[in-house]
Amino acid sequence: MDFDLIISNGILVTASEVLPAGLQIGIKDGIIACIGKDLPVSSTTKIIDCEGAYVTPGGVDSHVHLAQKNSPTGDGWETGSRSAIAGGTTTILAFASQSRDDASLYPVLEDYHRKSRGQSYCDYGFHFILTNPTDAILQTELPALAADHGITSVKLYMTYDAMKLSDRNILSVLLATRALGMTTMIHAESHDMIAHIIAGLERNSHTAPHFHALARPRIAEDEASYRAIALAELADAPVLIVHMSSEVAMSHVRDAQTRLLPIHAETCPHYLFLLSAALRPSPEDPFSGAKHVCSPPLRHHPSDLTALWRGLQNGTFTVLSSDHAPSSYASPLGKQLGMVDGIPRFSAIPNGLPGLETRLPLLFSQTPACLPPEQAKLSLPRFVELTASAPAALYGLAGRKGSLAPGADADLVVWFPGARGRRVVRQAGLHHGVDYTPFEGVGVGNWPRWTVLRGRVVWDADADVEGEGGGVVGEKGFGEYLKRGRGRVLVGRTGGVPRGMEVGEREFWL
Ligand code: DUC
Ligand code: ZN
Ligand code: ZN
Ligand code: ZN
Repeated sequence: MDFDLIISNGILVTASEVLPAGLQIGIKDGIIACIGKDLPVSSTTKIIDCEGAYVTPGGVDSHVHLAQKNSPTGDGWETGSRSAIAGGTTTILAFASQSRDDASLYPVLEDYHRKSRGQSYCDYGFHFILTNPTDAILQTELPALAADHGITSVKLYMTYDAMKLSDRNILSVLLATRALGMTTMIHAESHDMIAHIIAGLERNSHTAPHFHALARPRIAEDEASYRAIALAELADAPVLIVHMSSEVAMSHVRDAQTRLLPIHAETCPHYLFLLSAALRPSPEDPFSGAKHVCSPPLRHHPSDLTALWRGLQNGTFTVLSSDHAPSSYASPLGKQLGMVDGIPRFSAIPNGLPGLETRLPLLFSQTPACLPPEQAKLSLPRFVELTASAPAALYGLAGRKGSLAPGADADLVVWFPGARGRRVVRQAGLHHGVDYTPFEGVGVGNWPRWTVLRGRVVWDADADVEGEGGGVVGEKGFGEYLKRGRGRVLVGRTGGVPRGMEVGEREFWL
C-alpha cells in the first residue's frame, strides 16, 4: 500500500496498553490503515519522526459549550475548535440548546449547524440540551433526529431557572431515551437549596464572587446526584452525571455501580487542580474571583481533589471532559455582568471556565510520561481511556474516534520526547476566544507537538505560524460534523429491577 503518512519512531498508547517501541502507524485517506514495522515508503509518503515520544489518540472532549446564547462573550466554533486542536483534541461534542419556548428541536439543530458549518478546525457532534421535553419531542423528534442526524445523547439540568426540569419531566426523558438507546447527561445540583441560600446571602449583602462557592455547597450536589441516580434506577436508564466535583456525590455513583446500575460519571480538570480559594480577590483586582466562577463550584478542601483522583483511578469516572464554557472577563457582557453599579453580585456572573486547550496537557502531566512512576496519578492507558476512547464509545463513535487501531480515523497526538515539551500555561499562548485561563502559571510536563486530524497535521508546535512560537496549521472548515451511532453502556447494565420493587411491577405503569 502507498501510505500518505507514516508516524514513525513513537511509543503508541492505547486504552489497554503501552505498545512496544518500534511500531509505525500507516495512514491512507485519513484512516489508520495499519500498525506495523518497516512500512513501505513511496515517493509521496510523508513521515513524522516522533523521536521516541509518546503517541496517543486525538482527544475526544464530550462536554463543550460553544456559541451559547447565555454566554455572549464566550467561544464560537472558530475560536473554540482552534483551541481544541492546539491542545490535542480532535473531536468535540458540543451542545445544541433548546430554549423553553422552542416547541421543536429542528430549528435548534439548524441554528447550531449554521453556527458551526464551515467554521470548525476539529470534528464535532451535538448533544441536545432539553429544557422543554414535550411528548412530540420525546416520541417523534428524538427518534428521527437520532436516525437521520446521529444525535444520540441529551443533557438535562436539575438547576438554573431557565433550564431546570422537574423530577417528573426527567423521568419522562429517561424513559424515552432508554427506549432509543441514548445516553442522558444530567447536571445534578439541588435548585431549591441553592436558590434559598443565594436569597439569604443577598439579603445579608454577601455578594462578592467568593460567596458563589458557599452558595452551592457539596450537599446540594450530593442530594441531586443521589436523586438523579434514583430516577435512573426507577426508569432503568443509563445516565452520566456531568462535572462531578465532590467526594460524597461521587460515592453515590460508586455505590450505584456496585449494584450494577448503568450510572456513569464525568469530572473536569478544574475540579482536579483548583480550589475555591481561587475565588478570593487578588491584591490588584477585587473582582478577579469571577474568573473562577463555575457550577458546581470549585471546592474548599484538598480532600475533594484527592477523592476525585481516586475516582479517576478506580473507574468511578468514565470520562474526563473540559466543560469548556467560557466568558471573557474584561468585557462588560461577560464575567463583569456580575458587577452591578460597582457592587459585585456573584449570582449574575456567567458560570463556566475555559479549558478545552489545557485538558489533555494537564492530565498527561500526571502520567508516568511526565512524572516518576511512584508520583504519577494515572497510567498512560487510563489517560487514553478517560480522554478519548471511553467518551467515543459512550457517545456512539467507537471504532471511528478515540482509538489507535486500523479502520479508525487517523486522529492522534504526538507529544514531545522527554522533557522538551514542558511549559507553563499562559493566556498569551492559548487559542480560545476569551481573555484569561484559570490555569495561568500552572506547569505542565508536556504539550502536543503535533495534532493530526484524519491524517492531516493541524497543529505543529514548532511552526511559527503566528510569530508566537507554535501554530495552528489546520484549516477552518476542515472539521466535519459527526453523525453518531448508538452509544455503549460502559458500566452496569439495563434490565435490572429497581430496589424495593418486584420483577414485573414496572410493567404495570410503563
Ligand atoms: N456550569 C454549567 O452548568 N454549565 C456551564 C458551565 C458551568 O460552570
Ligand atoms: Zn452543567
Ligand atoms: Zn457544561
Ligand atoms: Zn498560536
